[in-house]
Amino acid sequence: MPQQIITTNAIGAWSVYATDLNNDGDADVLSASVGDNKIAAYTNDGAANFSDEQIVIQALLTFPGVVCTADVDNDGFMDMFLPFYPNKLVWFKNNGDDTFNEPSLITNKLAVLVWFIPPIWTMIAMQMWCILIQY
Ligand SMILES: [Ca+2]
Ligand SMILES: [Ca+2]
Repeated sequence: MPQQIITTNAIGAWSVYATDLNNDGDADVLSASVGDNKIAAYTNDGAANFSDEQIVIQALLTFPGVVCTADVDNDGFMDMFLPFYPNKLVWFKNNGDDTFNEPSLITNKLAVLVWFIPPIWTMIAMQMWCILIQY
């Protein structure tokens, strides 16, 4: 199967995450790109055609290297987790209609990670944490 380009606008896409954001049974895609400090969503129409990027957040980010999801408020829609470099972990409520709420702070105590280990290892640690919260 030839490759299908979802977007060419995620500059420096560091993390890509597939999950069903709108509960239509088709896997959608989230991208975290460090070149343009952006989190974007792309919804899948079920025939592997993806929407144009829907920017979840951009202006406030620095080096968004990890994105992942879990249903934080148990409403049936996968919410999004994101570490805010250098020290915050936030989540965005998924409204289920291709929009997300403003970020809600989970903790601002991540600085200990960043001060003692390089950013790349912080991102790897966050990625592992993202995997762990799925289970
Ligand atoms: Ca979907
Ligand atoms: Ca939810």
